[in-house]
Amino acid sequence: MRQDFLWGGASAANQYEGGYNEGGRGLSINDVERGASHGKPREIDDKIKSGVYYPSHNATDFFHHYKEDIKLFAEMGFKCYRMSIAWSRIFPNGDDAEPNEEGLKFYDAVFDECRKYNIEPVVTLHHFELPLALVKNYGGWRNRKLIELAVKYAKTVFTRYKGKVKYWMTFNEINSMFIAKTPWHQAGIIYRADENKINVMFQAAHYQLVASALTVKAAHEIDAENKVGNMILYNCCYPLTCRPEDQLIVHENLLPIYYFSDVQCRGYYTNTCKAYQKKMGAQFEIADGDLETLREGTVDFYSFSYYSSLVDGVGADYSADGNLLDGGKNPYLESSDWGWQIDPLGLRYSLNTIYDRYQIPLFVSENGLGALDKIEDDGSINDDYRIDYLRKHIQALKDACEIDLVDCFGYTTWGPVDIVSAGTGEMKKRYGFVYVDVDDAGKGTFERRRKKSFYWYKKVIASNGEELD
Ligand code: BGP
Repeated sequence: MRQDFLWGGASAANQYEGGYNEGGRGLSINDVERGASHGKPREIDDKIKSGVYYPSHNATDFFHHYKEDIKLFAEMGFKCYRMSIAWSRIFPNGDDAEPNEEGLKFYDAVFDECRKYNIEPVVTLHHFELPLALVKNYGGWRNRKLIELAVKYAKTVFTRYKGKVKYWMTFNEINSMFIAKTPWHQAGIIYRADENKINVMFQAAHYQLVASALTVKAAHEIDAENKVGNMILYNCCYPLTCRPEDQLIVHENLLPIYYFSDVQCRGYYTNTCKAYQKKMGAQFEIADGDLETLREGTVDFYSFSYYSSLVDGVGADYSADGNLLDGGKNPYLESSDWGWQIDPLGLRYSLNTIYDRYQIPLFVSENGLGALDKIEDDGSINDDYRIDYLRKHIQALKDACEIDLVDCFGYTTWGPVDIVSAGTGEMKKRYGFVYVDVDDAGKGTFERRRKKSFYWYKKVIASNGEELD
């Protein structure tokens, strides 16, 4: 692996930070989302109700534990830490004239803490989060006004954190707007009964793509050192058989991915994008100047999440679960406690496919195993299953870099300290190297405890990926 390879972990404010009503922060869309629900979409309330548990309110309380947590990252030897800024901490209502100084100061302190240990912050601007007021007053990303507000937010943080943050990502899993069961997480949209959902969705996607391009441009103008990436929920999908139709079905599954990454990496709606618009019968407006903006704001690197793979084809058994996606079962793979199929080779295959298509540096921004952890009588947590999962995925990443010569410069495991699940709001679905004492009802001491995988990952990083056993 390259000597400057960025090993680390990744998190999101809405699942980790907490402090939802502290430091002048406004409400975010997640603050009205109930938890925990296993297997069903989570309920969204129109306002915060008493007696209801909302996981984002405290999450796992990075807000009050950031020094302790970053110290633990440093102890593992992290080279980078991917995190997100909560937009509502900077602009509590999204359209405020001035930013919230307390919020800016909070992230100053977080970045300073990272820098103290030579940990490079990698910052996502929109991780399934926007101020709730933007949903109430503008309808979320269905409204073009969000472009201007998002760019103002981006410019504010680029200016403030110049010299402290160099790596940025625009929208987390931007394509999840198309593939998740609702576009709430990604875009703050709830469909109205009388509207054409497809048109709303494609319009919102266009607005986010324009906002993404303007954000990249602004980042480069404010600091030529800035590197900005996209973030894609990659769907590694295999044909069920060698039947040609199965191959085409798999190709179709990739369309909602290429739709976003083609624009973000190549700067225009490619034939693939246009074919997908046609297939879906989508009608939406492109304003004067938008296409030029897209050309001017292509990303510096491509980042993606990878947890599992799926299968598709004629007669597939659609009983497998996955990251916001359901899909076909693969008889050759085992599954996690949450039914996500474990496929390390799929990571190598995906890295190759993506690099072949775009030929820009890659960053694996999420990977990991959500599992039930058990505390032994002596207080230890022996998460060998997590070590096994990560070992095989890191080996696949190494093979992609060292054998296939894919240019990948970073890898961050999901939720290095346990955080709330995005999909289900559960706490018991844990990804971390560090256990946090909180349960599905938000009860616990929030005490941190190192798991066995903590010591393992530390060795992996110290050896730059050589010592995986
Ligand atoms: C991705 C998100 C994350 C994260 C992860 C794991 O979709 O970017 O926010 O949570 O998947 O999913 P879950 O939390 O549902 O296990």
